[in-house]
Amino acid sequence: MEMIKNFEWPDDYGNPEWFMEDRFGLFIHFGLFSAAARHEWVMTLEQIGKDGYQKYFDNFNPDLLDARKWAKKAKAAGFKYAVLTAKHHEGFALWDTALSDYKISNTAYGRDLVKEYVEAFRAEGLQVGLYFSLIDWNHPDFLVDGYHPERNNKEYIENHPGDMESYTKFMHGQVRELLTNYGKIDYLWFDFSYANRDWGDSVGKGREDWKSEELEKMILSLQPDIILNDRLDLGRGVGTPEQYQRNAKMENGKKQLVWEACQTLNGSWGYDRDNLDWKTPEMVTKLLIDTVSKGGNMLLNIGPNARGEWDAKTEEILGRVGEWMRLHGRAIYGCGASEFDAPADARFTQNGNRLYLHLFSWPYRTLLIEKLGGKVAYAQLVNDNSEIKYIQDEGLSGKRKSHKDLNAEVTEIHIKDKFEDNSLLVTLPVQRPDVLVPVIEFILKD
Ligand code: JFZ
Repeated sequence: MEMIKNFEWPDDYGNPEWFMEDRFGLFIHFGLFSAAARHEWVMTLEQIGKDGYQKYFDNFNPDLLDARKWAKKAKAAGFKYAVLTAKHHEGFALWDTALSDYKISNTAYGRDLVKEYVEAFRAEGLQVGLYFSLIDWNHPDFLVDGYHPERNNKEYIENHPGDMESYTKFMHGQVRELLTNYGKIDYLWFDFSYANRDWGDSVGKGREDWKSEELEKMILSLQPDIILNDRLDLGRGVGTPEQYQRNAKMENGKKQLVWEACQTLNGSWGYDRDNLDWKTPEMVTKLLIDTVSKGGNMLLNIGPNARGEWDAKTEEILGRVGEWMRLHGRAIYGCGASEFDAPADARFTQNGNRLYLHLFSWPYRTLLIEKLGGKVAYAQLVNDNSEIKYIQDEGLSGKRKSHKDLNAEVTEIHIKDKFEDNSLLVTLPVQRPDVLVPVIEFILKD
């Protein structure tokens, strides 16, 4: 476990230990945009503005939403934590905020979803996170910039010169509510800073606008263990690369970095009815493995529909990934990057003396792994704990009984000239196990 604790994180800045263990989180984007059903940025993409957007508030009625069902399904799919959009850029609060009328308790739903979510996910043993948008396109004091839905509306801009002092006070107040009224919150996920954007007639916003330092102090005084992501523009917190995969282990010197790949199922975060760009269950599983092999977490997003249900495609993908996780969880949870380099088309994850080889394509019968020779005490497939034979410098593992081991021996003789002393030659069955990604577990010698 020493490997896991060895990560780079400031002192007195919450406790990310659970985060480094859990590795697999569920992101939930839900809001009025779920009713528009064409991306969570619809308000600004189509420059709809506050008045035009009102119909989504008036008709909002997620009548089938049951937070306990969400939590049970999340657990079954193998997620260990979740992050719900308490408020997205549109400014609509999913909790009963005292600071605004623009909230879910004022819609047909009539209840406090954040409360229901926190209780339900906690009851299933998951860590609980909240996403909070620093941007608020509904608030009259929020200074219009190049991302704002009213950016081309002269009249709106004239009547709303912006008062970021007042907006920021409101925004800090909402964060205070979330960290005061719902018990322990494990993770607060801010979104986002864009101080370096310049549209000519407006500029982006960052730590000065949000009063990030002050906000951070307040948060840590309310919830000392909470962890924050890196979008407050303060240069600290959980790294959150979005919709792309890092191409190297995120190691800073010898220590692991604390980071999380945020991925969608179809390219949109909010429910996007007509979008067919779904990743396959295999792709999603490989994204998770690839991330953990680089020492990161994966925060995988779903966008429930406007009745509060998960669509069939989401259920299908998470069902398949969940089945893989049921069998292969030990190759993900508590694991991080390995000191060894994986062979082609494969990834290593490691947890102490357990080294996991995730095979992205199934090799024919043999696999040569450098630098592992002499280090392995036992090897097995994870999906069924069936023994896998190998050859290292001391010869073939186990007794040579079957004709299949004879194959390995012949192979050893054939490749002898290429067989480095410190390599491990693994003998695989010809039949690929029928799982999304087969994994071999090597138990290393002490
Ligand atoms: C943000 C949100 O805008 C988006 O809707 C979603 O919630 C996602 C998880 O986070 O996406 C971003 C954030 C920052 C940039 C672009 C998209 N950026 O800095 O260019």
